[in-house]
Amino acid sequence: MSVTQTEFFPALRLDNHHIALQEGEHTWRYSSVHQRIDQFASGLLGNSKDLEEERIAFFMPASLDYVTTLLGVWRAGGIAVPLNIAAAIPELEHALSCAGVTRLVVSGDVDDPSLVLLNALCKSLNVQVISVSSLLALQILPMPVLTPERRAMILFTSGTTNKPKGVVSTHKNIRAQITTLLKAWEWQEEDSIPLFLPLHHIHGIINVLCCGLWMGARVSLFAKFDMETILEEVIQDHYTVFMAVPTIYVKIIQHLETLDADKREAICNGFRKMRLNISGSAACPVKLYQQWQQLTGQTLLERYGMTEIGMGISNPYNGERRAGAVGIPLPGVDAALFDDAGNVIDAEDTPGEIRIRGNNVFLEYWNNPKATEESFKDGWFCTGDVAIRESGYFRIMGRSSVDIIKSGGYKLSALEIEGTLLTHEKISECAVIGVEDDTWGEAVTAFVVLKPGQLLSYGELKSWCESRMSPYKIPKTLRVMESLPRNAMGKVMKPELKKL
Ligand code: MCA
Ligand code: AMP
Repeated sequence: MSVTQTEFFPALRLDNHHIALQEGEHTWRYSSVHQRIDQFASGLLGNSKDLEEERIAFFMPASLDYVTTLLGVWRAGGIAVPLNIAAAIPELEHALSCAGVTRLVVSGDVDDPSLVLLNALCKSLNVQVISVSSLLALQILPMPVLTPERRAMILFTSGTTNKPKGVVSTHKNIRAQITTLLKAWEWQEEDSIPLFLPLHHIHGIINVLCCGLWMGARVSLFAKFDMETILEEVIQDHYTVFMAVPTIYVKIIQHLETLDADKREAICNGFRKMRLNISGSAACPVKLYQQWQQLTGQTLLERYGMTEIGMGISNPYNGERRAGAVGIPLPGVDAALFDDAGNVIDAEDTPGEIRIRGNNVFLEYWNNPKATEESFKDGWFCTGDVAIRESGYFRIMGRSSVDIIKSGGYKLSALEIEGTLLTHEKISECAVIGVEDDTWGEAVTAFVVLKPGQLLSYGELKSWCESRMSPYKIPKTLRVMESLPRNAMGKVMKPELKKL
């Protein structure tokens, strides 16, 4: 079986005049988006018949250009590498060199002053920087026919190692990740959804953008989470579906508290009329679920996913959406709990590691066979998340590693942040942990031991971090210590730090 153009994003056709994308005042129909994607793919192909898994990175916010690039790279047989537009230069360097990127696509002018550092980096790595508009060919070429096993996308995810790993998904994986959600959440062509999540992660790319476009629905694009504009559109009944991380629901509730009663009611009413509100990427506290229900009448549908698997487990669209639980395996996904000895746990209320099987599960970590091998056991992908099953529903209990932090939906590696902090000239030792936080879920907290005679303020550390890591990784709190608590093996005892 091979992926032909009609099976892949079936709504993208010249005869489909339904609105696909909205960006501010502008709207684009499926027919014209389809045409633009083919023009762009033809420009990328140039004289070749197939990009043969060339890694093409792109650095741009949610926009028509983003959609053109992602789908154009796929059409032409390349591997899409969407970059984090908030990333610092060292992080971009890691992504570009790890994935062996050869071309980087930007929206607008390649000589834009905001791209000076990125251009210099690409020059040093021999990566060609090109704009979307320069690739829109006049003549559309025949597109390659792709087998489902072909690699399609590399997304970077933090693990317990120092540097993020490149998660490779194939066309088969992406199709499975999309189609299971279309079915489970009853996507409809009449749906309309705002997209304000970052577009270098599954949540924004697959759950919102790709599901919406595959179904033929309308996706409204925002370069960032522009709460006031989005809420105005909620009041005007623009949307039928809303998907966000718990932090966004917290921020909306905090904002509602600052408004007068009429305005608050108008917004809550807008949410009440939608057919579905979903929360995921991090645990949705029961208190948040209840508050949202009281305010909007919406019962949040919580689901569980991971970059390596797309979505795995979800509360049902029809049926009980249980607070604090993530539900049951999605159609086509096998999910089971395993004990430390590697046996499946059938009993209820017994904690075990979630392991996942199915066409949704990624192929490999790019160029890292060791990490790939270590993450699979007997064909199951080991998530590192611990859960129990209660009356059939999975409830996440936490993670097996203290070195993974979830802040505002982003998965962060404590070791990666520590690795950067240790390059500060005043820091001799450090440990990073996530501390429970009402807004962020977990807030990054750094404990440091300074070199003799040194002083370090939080403000000084924060501005030092700004050019070295994405803003959301920067510690929210700094604690200067005489020494770090260590066990007999010399390892820092992070649970002791959490108690502080
Ligand atoms: C922003 N800030 C943060 C975060 N985001 N700090 C900690 N954690 C964060 N996540 C900081 C900024 O550095 C800045 O700090 C201040 O907050 C305001 O920044 P701003 O950009 O204005 O904030 P915002 O627009 O309100 O952003 C919050 C956000 C954003 C919208 C919740 O973090 C976000 O889009 N999160 C979603 C991430 C996501 O899509 N994850 C899915 C991963 P200062 O003021 O000090 O400068 S995929 C996944 O997890 C799996 C597959 C799954 O299951 O979905
Ligand atoms: P990422 O690596 O960014 O794809 O993040 C995936 C991780 O997010 C999972 O391994 C979980 O730890 C966490 N996660 C996603 N959804 C949920 C949820 N509904 N409840 C708790 N944790 C979640």
